[in-house]
Amino acid sequence: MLIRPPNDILSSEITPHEVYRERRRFMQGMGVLAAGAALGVAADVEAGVRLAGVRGSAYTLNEAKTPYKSVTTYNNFYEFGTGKSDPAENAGGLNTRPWTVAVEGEVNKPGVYDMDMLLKLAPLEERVYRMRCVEGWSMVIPWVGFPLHELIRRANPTGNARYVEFVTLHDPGQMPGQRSRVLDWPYVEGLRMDEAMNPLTLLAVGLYGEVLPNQNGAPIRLVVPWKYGFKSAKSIVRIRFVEKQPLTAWMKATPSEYGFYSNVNPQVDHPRWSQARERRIGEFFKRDTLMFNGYGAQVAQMYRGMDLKRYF
Ligand SMILES: Nc1nc2c(c(=O)[nH]1)N[C@H]1C(S)=C(S)[C@@H](COP(=O)(O)O)O[C@H]1N2
Ligand SMILES: [Mo]
Repeated sequence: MLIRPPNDILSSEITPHEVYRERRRFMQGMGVLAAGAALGVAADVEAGVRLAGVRGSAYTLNEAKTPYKSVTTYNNFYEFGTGKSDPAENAGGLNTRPWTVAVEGEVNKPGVYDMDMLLKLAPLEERVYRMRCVEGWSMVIPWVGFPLHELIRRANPTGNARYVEFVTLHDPGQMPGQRSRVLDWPYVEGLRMDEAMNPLTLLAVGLYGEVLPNQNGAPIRLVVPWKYGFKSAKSIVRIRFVEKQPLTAWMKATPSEYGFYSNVNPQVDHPRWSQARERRIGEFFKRDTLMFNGYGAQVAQMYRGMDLKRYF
């Protein structure tokens, strides 16, 4: 991780952009989109719209970022189909406004936050994170978001809060993948309280400096870079503080293959394949997978004394 001064040029600003996005930006500059807003079209919520006031952060990598095109067309989002291109093809119609996130359970200050509140909850930062899917591929993505601990602090958990459960949208009308039973919907994930509080854990609302495309989990998704990608739940509607370890969608589906922790660990293989190496999207040769996806210095102490083969 390289440290750089805040308010430096965002990495997303030095990346070549595609025609559509350039045109959008041009229209934004011309005030065309603002005119749309006056007509009741929410101009500030669509993928491709630049997020205002995003700060640089100390979380950068000197690894090549995965191109925007790959980040937004090679996805897992089973609510929109199980194929990698399904989310980009089918998620366009997901209505991300109005959108609320209920914060509830073992907290002194439960509440319902709408997106305007969430976007103003804490300064938005760009954080370039390595992401590793359990299937064996990885990407480097410049997320935009704020640390989950900012929201947790406001919710003020009670002494009984030991885990956090994340529930994502259940709406088969908008999410065609939910009409098939690949998973027991809604998609549920969970973190232990200390994992949720870890400074690395992000609530993301954008990538490459822009509003999150629907296929990447709009309008708000979790990003937990030291864990396999499936822990990073997309399109969250409920954040629940609980005493008992949540039963996640993947544990429910295949408990022998997916445990609660799901820390990236090249020494613990998936029952059906090795986790020792990975293919970085866009590269030809595989590379070694790093313990905790390379974030050991920030997270290893949370698991000290735990048998990571047992708590996989
Ligand atoms: N709601 C929901 N969240 C989800 C998934 C999903 O199917 N549904 N897939 C997960 C998996 S397996 C991965 S690898 C990441 C992929 O995120 P990305 O498409 O933004 O790279 O999202 C995770 N979050
Ligand atoms: Mo994944």
